Amino acid sequence: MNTPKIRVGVIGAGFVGSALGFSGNPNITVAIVDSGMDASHTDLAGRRVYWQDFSTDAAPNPVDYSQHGTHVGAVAVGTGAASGSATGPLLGTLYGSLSGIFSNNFVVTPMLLPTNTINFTATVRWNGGGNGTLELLSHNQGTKAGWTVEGAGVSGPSPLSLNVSVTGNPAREYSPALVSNGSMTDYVITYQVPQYPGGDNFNRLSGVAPRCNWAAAKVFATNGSSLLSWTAAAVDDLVANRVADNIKVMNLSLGTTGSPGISTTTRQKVNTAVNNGIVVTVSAGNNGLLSPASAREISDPGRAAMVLTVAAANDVNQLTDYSSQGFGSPTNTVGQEEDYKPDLMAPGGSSYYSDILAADSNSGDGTAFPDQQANDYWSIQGTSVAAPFAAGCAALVVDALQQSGVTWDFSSAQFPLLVKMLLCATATESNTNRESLANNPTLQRAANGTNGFPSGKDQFEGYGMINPDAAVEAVSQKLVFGSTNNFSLGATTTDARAWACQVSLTANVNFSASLTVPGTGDFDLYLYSAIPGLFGKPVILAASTQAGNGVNESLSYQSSTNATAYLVVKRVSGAGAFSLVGNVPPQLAVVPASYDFGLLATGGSAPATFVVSNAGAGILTGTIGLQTAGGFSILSGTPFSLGASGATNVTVQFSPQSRGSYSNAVVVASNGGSASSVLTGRAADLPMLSVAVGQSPLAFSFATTVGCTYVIQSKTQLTDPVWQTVQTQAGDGMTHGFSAPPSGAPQTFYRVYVQ
Ligand SMILES: [Ca+2]
Ligand SMILES: [Ca+2]
Ligand SMILES: [Ca+2]
Ligand SMILES: [Ca+2]
Repeated sequence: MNTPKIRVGVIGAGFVGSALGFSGNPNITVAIVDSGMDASHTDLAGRRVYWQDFSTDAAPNPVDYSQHGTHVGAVAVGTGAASGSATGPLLGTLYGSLSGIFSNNFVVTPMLLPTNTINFTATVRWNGGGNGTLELLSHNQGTKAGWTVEGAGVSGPSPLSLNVSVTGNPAREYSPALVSNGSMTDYVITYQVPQYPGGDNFNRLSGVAPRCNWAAAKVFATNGSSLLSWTAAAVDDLVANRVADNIKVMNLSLGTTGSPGISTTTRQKVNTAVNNGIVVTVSAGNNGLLSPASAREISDPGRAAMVLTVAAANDVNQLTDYSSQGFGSPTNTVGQEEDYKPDLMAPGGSSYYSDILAADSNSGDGTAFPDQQANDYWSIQGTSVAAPFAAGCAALVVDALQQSGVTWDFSSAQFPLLVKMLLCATATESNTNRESLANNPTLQRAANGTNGFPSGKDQFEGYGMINPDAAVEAVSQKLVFGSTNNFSLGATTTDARAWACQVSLTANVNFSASLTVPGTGDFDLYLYSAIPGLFGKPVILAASTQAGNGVNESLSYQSSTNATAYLVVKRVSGAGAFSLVGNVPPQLAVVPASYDFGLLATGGSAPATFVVSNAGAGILTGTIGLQTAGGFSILSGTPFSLGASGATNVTVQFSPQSRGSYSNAVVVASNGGSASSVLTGRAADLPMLSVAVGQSPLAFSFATTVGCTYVIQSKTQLTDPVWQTVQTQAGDGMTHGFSAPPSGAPQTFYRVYVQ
């Protein structure tokens, strides 16, 4: 498929610092629950790890007669090797049925042609007999009608071959078409486009994650029939084999019939798959504006809360007219939970623009014809194409997570919901009319959606257009505080629409970010939690979403814990280069918050150490002083200048010159805030004993200081380590006397101890 932004932006070597880029990994298997898969196509060969046919066909080896599953699988993981990377031939097949199509009508599959002059060649075969006409048609983009013939068609019985000289107009779409004679049934057209452009060193028709392996579970019989029980059994078996086969992503481009089609069993199966560590992508369905209003709701399993439900966008990132829509009041029955849908949109092809080219199954061209042209391509449209595009994107995010050190967990939903959240958080609202100009997706930015939808999500486009490059950036690119990030977002189909990085938040430290928006664009700024909300919902921690070109955005946030967050710049409209600076401002921290020096002798001194540190980034500068004069002094540490996480010791000295209780504070003033730590201490005069000599019994006196306690102690042997307390005296500033009674011992020793 033609995915320029994916190829150039995500897969490219050097993208967000990865030497190999992000193109999937053989330790990631993408499972395709569909009509089967052709393991022989060059784009898919050699990477199959699982095959099981759950239909009544019970095919022992990989086959795909309807070609649907092969196309779906190739969108997710096809290499495009059959088409190569250089400018050269593009070989394609279109097939279908004209049963019931009136005479002179036709079916088209729009595509772009090279802008140089080429000879377009095609051959058609059909059943049903009669003469037919094969033509190359073209019309203007943005409309479904107005098809005109390029050059001349050819007429006659089957088979017919056409050779038309044509110069591609980039504003027009082209399609070979067989004009019905009223009796034709199955037909197949093979075509050859010389000089189909390449040249960027990536395979022209690469899928999204071509280094992944694949698993195929066939749940459609070759006759087209399918039972829900086959799908249920397939999902169960893929879950059972997830560890052995590394199944980390599963795609279901299918839906239950009905308006809407409800199958709580299928819904529970896919929810369970997510709970077992598998990212599940599901097509939203093709019952949009082409269906009656009562029949447009998304069916199961696309209603399942845990899965990523994918709507379809056209070449210019508008929501297609055919994409089904969401519903209010989702069920919360345990195990069968629904959610607000769809989740986002991805390229699905369109009749207004181009269909999507991907591998054509070599098993046949439908059941009516053997495969006419081996290892070529088929183009179709539908949410069936959009879902595997998202599956491939999910595989890239899994790849990025694993490259960042994640070990996959097959026993919980933690990583599938993280991948889903990252894809939704980095999606961008289309902010444009639907291709049919009706039922527009609405622009909510950070505001809540209608009908209970969460912030930024609506029932038509979900969170908007998928941006796998930004989702990968969110995992692999870490914000450096204080450095400027420059990047361009734009309006063309291949421009980046979002930019993201990871931010490490420190507990209780303020984080701020400022976005300089170009005068030619309206961009917004979001900070998302790395912890997904219910069912993988993105949780906005802070956002700045002002309207208008050149209106700068800024946000700040303080987390109560050390945490990871994702900073995302989203284009709303316009184009241009932004610059983004994220900062943790310098932030003062001082410990301890208080210090008690205890009791000192008057005239003595004692030091204490405080630690002043910068808990933020940038340069923290400041000075340290005392709240009041007297008793204390700052010996070192002021002034200070500290880088991110820097710290310095501050020595404070207590040196009382007179007896009494002291109270003060170390006061720190800085560009990252101020702080003070309380200082306390007491000072006492050393007890001055006055001994009365010549009297019996011994009498002595001592001066006291208010706030101190004086303990008179004695012992009879100097070698005795223990003093016995005889009496205590509270200090009151007065002199107190003591008379020692006769001890009866040879001698008694006394001391006065101060507390
Ligand atoms: Ca085929
Ligand atoms: Ca073919
Ligand atoms: Ca919207
Ligand atoms: Ca803005």
